[in-house]
Amino acid sequence: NQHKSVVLWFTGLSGSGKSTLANAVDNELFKQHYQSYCLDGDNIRHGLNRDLTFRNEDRKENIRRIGEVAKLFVDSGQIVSTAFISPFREDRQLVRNMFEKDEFIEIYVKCPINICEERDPKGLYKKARLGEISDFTGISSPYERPNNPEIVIQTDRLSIDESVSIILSHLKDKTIL
Ligand code: GGZ
Repeated sequence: NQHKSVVLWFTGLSGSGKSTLANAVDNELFKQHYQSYCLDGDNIRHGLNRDLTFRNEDRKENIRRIGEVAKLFVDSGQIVSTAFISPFREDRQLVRNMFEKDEFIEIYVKCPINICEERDPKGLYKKARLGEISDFTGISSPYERPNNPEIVIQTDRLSIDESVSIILSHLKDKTIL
């Protein structure tokens, strides 16, 4: 199917549901015969960026490289979904500036930290509380919420299907799909 190439930039805390949602959107787009790809921790933090830690400067470099890779995908005609905490406003703005105005769609995956911490799928919050992981976002490292995201998804209130359809409706409204 015909579509415009854009980046769907999911940002939010660990355990907020970014990766789940970005993959669900990617799957739905694929099902509807759009060209789409998803970048997340599994294919970036463990590969291209495995030299980077979670200190501020490395997070900055992580986001910069992901922005560059996302740009390559957009240039090749894909809809690319990215799922990284990307905790710093300045770093997200830097990536936004790499794209045309309507090519960058920031999606704030909003979820109270106590709920992320209850979910704790990998037991990382627990380790962070015990001081076994340093610089953990929301505990010992900041998360700067977006001021003007194109879309906000509250994952403690919506199902995955509802969230996916809000995002796809937005893409149709903006004539991306
Ligand atoms: C935050 C960490 C940390 C620290 C390991 N702080 O829930 P997850 O496990 O699967 O997702 C988190 C992921 C965050 O990597 P990002 O590349 O998205 O972060 S950033 O955009 O800030 O560069 C978490 C795991 O890595 N993880 N240590 N200290 N998350």
